[in-house]
Amino acid sequence: MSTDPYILAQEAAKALKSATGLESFDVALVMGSGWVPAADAIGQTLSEIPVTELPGFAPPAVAGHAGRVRVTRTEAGRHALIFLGRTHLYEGRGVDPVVHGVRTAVAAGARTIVLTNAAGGLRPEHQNIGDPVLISDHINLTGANPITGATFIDLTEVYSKRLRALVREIDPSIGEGVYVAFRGPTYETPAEIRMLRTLGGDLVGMSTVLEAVAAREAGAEVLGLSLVTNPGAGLVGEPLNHEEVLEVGRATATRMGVLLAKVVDRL
Ligand code: 8IG
Repeated sequence: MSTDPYILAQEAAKALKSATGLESFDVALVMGSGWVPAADAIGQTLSEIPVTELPGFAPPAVAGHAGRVRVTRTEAGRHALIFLGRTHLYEGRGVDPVVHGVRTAVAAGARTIVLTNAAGGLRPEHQNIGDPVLISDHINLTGANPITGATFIDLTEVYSKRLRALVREIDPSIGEGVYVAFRGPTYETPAEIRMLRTLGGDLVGMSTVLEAVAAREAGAEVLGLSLVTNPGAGLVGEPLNHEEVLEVGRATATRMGVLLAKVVDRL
């Protein structure tokens, strides 16, 4: 196994192709918390393996919770690579394992990366719990970056305008927002939430931005979708616990899965 993260991704892509018997993939989707139950609605499962069977994927942070990677065939015959779970920066393994799935997917042929997450809403006045929101842009407050060295990547349009327009054609009720990422694993203080609103954030979470940057570096087109599962700390009521996040995901699974299936078939 290589110690170079880019070569390691090529090795993982090769292993993925041989494990699945497929030579290429049309799209990859990363299913964040709340989105895993939506995966079944995207299409027919052709194969599924624990990511740890591929080079470079981190072992599970919690025993029995290894991420899995599934190959799905959509109704229109597209092949989607679906990551069920992701590695987060707060796990403390550094930035390379966080973006390894995206780099592997692009190395395996995916030209489109769909990044999903569950997020806190910073604008509860016009966001409902259980609503999907298109990520229009991000503010990276993780303190990390997946790229090292003088590689100056343009981030003017991280989240593809074309793909956002496509999603709104499918469901015009979906709004857009700026996603702010912290490293976590703590949620924010109420003062931090007020700061993020002043900074122009609409959503807050602990994922997605590093993967989006790695995908842009690799030349892929990115679609970002947040599922709002709680209002930011101090805005209204109490912050949700993780079980409530999963419950919101189960309640919205069909809507989110049908939406993703339509997106994949119209890419
Ligand atoms: I779900 O309110 C979810 N993930 N940082 N803040 C941060 N991450 C989150 C939140 C939240 N809700």
